[in-house]
Amino acid sequence: MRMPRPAAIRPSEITAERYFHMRRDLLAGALGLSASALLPARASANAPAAPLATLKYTRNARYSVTDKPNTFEDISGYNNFYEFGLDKSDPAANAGSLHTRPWSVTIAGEASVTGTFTIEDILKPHPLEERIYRHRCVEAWSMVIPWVGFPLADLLQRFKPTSRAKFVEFTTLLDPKQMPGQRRGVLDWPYVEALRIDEAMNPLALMVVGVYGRDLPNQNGAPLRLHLPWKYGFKSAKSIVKIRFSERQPANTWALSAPGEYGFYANVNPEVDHPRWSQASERHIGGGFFAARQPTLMFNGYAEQVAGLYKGMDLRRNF
Ligand SMILES: Nc1nc2c(c(=O)[nH]1)N[C@H]1C(S)=C(S)[C@@H](COP(=O)(O)O)O[C@H]1N2
Ligand SMILES: [Mo]
Repeated sequence: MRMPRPAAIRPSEITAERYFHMRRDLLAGALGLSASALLPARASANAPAAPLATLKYTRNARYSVTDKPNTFEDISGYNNFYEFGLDKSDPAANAGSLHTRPWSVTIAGEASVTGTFTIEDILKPHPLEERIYRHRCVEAWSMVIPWVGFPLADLLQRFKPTSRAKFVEFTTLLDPKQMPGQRRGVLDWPYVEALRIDEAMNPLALMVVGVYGRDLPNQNGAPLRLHLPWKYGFKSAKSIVKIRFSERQPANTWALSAPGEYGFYANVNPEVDHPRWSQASERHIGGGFFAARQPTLMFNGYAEQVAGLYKGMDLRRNF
C-alpha cells in the first residue's frame, strides 16, 4: 500500500467534538430516554436504490459514534479489496464476478465444534444491529460507516473454543476465476488475517453482513467480513470462508508481504508512523480535496474500550 506523506495538521483543526463520541447513551440515560431517541434521522437516508436486500436490524447507539456517516457512494465506491484490483475504484467495477450464494464457512482448529457450515447456518442465530463505526485505513484515510452485523464473540462462542485457542485466523475466498486480482502475485493468496482471542472477543469486534440497512455490496466483502474499528482496515478480512482457532500466532498476509511496514496488531496509533508516512493525521473521505486533515486518535478513538487489551505491551514494537 503506497501513500504520499500527509501534510502536518494545525492545532486549530483538532476539533474537541471528536473526543465526545459515544457519550450520547450516557446523556440519554441521564434524561431517562432510550439512547436512540436522541439519534438524528436514520443513517440509511443515503441508502441507494440498489437491488441489495433490505435487512432487519436494531440500532446500537451504545457502540455507535455520532460522527456523520459517509455516503453509500463513498463506502461502496472507494475500497481496498486487492482480489479485484489495486485502485480504489477497481473493487466496485470488478466485484460483480463474485458469487456470494451458495457460500460456506469452515470452522477449524482448537474448538469443540468444527466443520463446514452454510452461510445461512452461520447467520441464523444472530440478531442484526446497526453500528456506526470509524474506519481508518493504514494509508491514512478514514470514513464513518453504518455497518449492519453482530458481535464476533457471539459467533466464535458457538464453536466452543478450547483453552488452547489463543488466536483466531480468518481466510478470504481463494478463487482466481471469480477474483481476477488473484491471477496476479501482488499478495500471497488467499488473504489471511488473525486476532488474539481476547481481541476477537471484545464487544466492539463486529461480524459485518450489511451497510446502510442492506446486504453488503460485494466490494465491501460480502457475504461476511470483519470490522474492528480500533485497528487499521487491513485487519478486517473480507468474504470470509474459513475461521481457524489456533494456539500459535498465525501469520497475516500484509505482515508477510512487508514485515517492516505492517504488523500483527495494527492498532491505530498516531504516535507510531508507517515507515513511509505519518499516522498522526488522516484524510476523511468525502471531505473534498482541500478539506483539512483530521488528527488520528489513539485506537481510532476507542481507547476507553480497548486500551486494556494492550496493557504492559510496547506498542512501538508490537505495531
Ligand atoms: N480479502 C481482503 N480483505 C481486505 C482487503 C483486501 O485487499 N482483501 N483490504 C483491507 C483493507 S487495507 C481495508 S482498508 C479494508 C477496506 O474495507 P472497505 O473497502 O469495506 O472500506 O478491507 C480490508 N480487507
Ligand atoms: Mo487499508
